[in-house]
Amino acid sequence: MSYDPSAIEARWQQAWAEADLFRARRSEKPKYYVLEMFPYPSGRIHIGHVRNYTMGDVIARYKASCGFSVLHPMGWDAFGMPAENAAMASGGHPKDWTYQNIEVMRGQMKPLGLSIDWSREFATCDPEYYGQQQALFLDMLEAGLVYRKPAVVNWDPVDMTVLANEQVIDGKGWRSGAEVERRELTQWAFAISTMAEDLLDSLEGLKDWPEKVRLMQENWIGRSRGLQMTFALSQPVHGHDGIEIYTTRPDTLRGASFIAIAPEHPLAKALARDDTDLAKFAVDVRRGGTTEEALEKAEKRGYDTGLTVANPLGGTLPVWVANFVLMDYGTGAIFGCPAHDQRDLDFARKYDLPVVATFKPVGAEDFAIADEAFVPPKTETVAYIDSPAGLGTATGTEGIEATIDWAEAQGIGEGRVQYRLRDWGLSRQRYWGCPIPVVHCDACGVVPEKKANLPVRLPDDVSFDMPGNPLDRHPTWRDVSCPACGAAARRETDTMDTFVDSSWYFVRFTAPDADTPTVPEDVAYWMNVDQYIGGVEHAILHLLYSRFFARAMNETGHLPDSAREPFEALFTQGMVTHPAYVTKDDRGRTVYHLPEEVDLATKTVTATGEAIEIVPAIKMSKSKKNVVDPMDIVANYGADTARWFVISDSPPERDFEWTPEGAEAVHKHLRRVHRLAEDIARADRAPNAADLELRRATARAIREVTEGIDGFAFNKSVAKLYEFTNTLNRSDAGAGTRKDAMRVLAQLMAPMTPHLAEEVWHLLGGEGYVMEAPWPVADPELLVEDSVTLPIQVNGKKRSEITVPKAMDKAGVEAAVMADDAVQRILDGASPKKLIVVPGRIVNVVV
Ligand code: ANZ
Ligand code: ZN
Repeated sequence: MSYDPSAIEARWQQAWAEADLFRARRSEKPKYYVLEMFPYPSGRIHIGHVRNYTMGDVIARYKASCGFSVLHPMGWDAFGMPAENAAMASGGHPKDWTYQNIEVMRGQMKPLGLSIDWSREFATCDPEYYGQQQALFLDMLEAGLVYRKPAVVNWDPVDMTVLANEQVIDGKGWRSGAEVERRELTQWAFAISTMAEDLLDSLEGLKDWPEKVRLMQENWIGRSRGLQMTFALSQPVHGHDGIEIYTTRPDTLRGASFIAIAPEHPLAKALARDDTDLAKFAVDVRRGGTTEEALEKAEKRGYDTGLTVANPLGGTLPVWVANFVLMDYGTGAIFGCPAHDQRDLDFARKYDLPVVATFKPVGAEDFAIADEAFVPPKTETVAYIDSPAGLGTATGTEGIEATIDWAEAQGIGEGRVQYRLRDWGLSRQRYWGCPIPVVHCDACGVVPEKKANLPVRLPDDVSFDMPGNPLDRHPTWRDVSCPACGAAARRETDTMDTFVDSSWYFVRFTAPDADTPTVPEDVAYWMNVDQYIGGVEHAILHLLYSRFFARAMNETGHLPDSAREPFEALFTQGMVTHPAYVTKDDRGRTVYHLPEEVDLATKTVTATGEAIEIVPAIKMSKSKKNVVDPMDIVANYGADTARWFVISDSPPERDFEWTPEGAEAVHKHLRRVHRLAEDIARADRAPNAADLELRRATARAIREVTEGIDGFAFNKSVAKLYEFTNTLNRSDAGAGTRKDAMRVLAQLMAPMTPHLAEEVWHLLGGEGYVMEAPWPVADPELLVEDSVTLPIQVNGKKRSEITVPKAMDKAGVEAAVMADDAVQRILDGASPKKLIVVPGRIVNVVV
């Protein structure tokens, strides 16, 4: 019978499902939890998903064979704006859109034969899930880990919603394109910054995380040491005696030429009450969003308050309100040193403020600042000028530390550690998210919903015909009675940022149906995630928020101490890429063509004959029309081909280029394996001299394929499997040995191509399912090399090498050396003066 993947795959998938093979069970066995970042139900699965889930599946199946009780679950990151946008565009409902997409994508995923425990599947928009999330929220509220605060937020005036910093692109809303404004709203926030130190320090223990991800987290948390000091106001105003600033470059104090405070600073607000120009300025600078990038790019603008402060080094400094000072970083106030900070310099040039250098390059003669601030790295050695702390030549770091010591001794300031990480604002003025389970009561204020009333469900009857939050305009949903006093009250209409949903789903998989967020026995057994796999685009926020949540769940009694760091090992896989096919239209604009529209032989568009330009492989995206639908490959070649191909050609961490020829070649190979198995199943050759060599080759294959899987080098495992298949194909060994080798080949292939492997396993009389059979172990004796390679030196220079049996005697080796081509050429008929064999090491020929 020829290889018929569709029949084979359907048959085994059904058998596995009936045997309930992938159900994760607590048992006496050690456990292994492998997880791929769960998908957003956007509509269809793409090839990147296939690569991601195949990698996880290789690990899951391998670990199961190694005797672990494996947890390999799947779910859906189902809340979020796209569902609402789709509803707005089509008039449908976000819920229908989402669940329909989940149906479709589950239907596409199942034929891939992933060893997933589908009984644990959930979507984050299931009330059973988000109800438990609300319970967690209430516990965190009680523990002070989530709170309400006035926050300056990015406000999209068209979509009428708060945007996360990441949703602001060049100062504009990512969807609406409208210029973003800064607004002050009362928002819910998670107190992640209180854990900054722990989140930073613990990174070091994450040995099995990519170095680059740890570094990205480190930079995001952004620890810095600096000086906090108060400049006394020359005259107290509105109850303020001074302005407290924070600086990471106290060594530039002598160059301070102004004080700048944020427009939202309490002093600025107090002044604005009697100063309409200042009030107008504050409104004006709200445009453009709160991202660092936006602030960096925005023109520096200031308003001179007319106030002054005393400079501890003598004289006074003017106090300005400036658009580039943020209220929620440091103290919301700075001293500006134009000589050593570009923003301050731009500001000083614009408003004609002094520029005074406090240090210069070592050896510089007439040093002056023009339009570029002198900002050497802190590690660089510079020459300080008239330093109050008595500094001469020193590095910035030394200068900073010495100035902090000096300031503390003078009593004018204090050293302080500061983190860039800000609290995580989670309020979203959106419908399709987890409702925040609190009630606003005129008498009692903000009152937590009773746990017995959870989940606070989203209402189904909402309309999307107007911008803004449908929950706000629902006729009745907001009306509730106060859980504390029973009076008429209003529900909170903000929903949670969807990052909340993905911050603990991996915990919920351990007990997805429980009526508490977690179950102690289940988290004790299954946590932590032993191997997490996903895209590097989640290196910062998702992982940081998840690490925070694990700590918060620990502190509220939902996770043990050992799960505060929930991901033991992290792997970030590369992208799937594909060439793009490009022509230009008559206005010179780029036009992309689908692969099926072009003829690669002639490099033309098939329909029009236009010449195409082939852009080398880039990330697949709809707009570039270079997306390959994985379901086409599954339909044409079967899932095993798709699975094998996506992990075969490049190391998993690298990008992988999809080519049609590659898929075809994989398919041919799998067909060859199938045919080989059928031949071997029928063979009856007697044991013979070739048996030992095949047994050795089998042992080597076991060792190398296993090493490849253990080391996340699946491409190496695949390469070895190709080689071993060829060896087995050519081997004249007896039928018994070949059958043994073929069974091992099936086992070694099973993590990658489970259906074909299962078929072969049974064809050769394997018992049970291949995943249940213990992973093969290489017989160490067969791994001992019995031959040795000796370099041949001629007059001290290496000219050649020979491989001889280890046991060969000196005379035998000498004869082999004399027969070597290179040696014969050099000797050219003469005999060597000397021939020295160092057994097992080297051969020296002297001529
Ligand atoms: C004086 C100074 C002189 C500064 C100089 C820099 C260079 P990092 O290191 O990233 O933490 N800063 C402090 N609070 C701020 C706020 N709320 N909004 C805008 N800027 C603020 O950044 C700390 C530096 O950023 C501080 O050091 C302060 O400017 C500014 F040559 O103080 B510096
Ligand atoms: Zn009340």
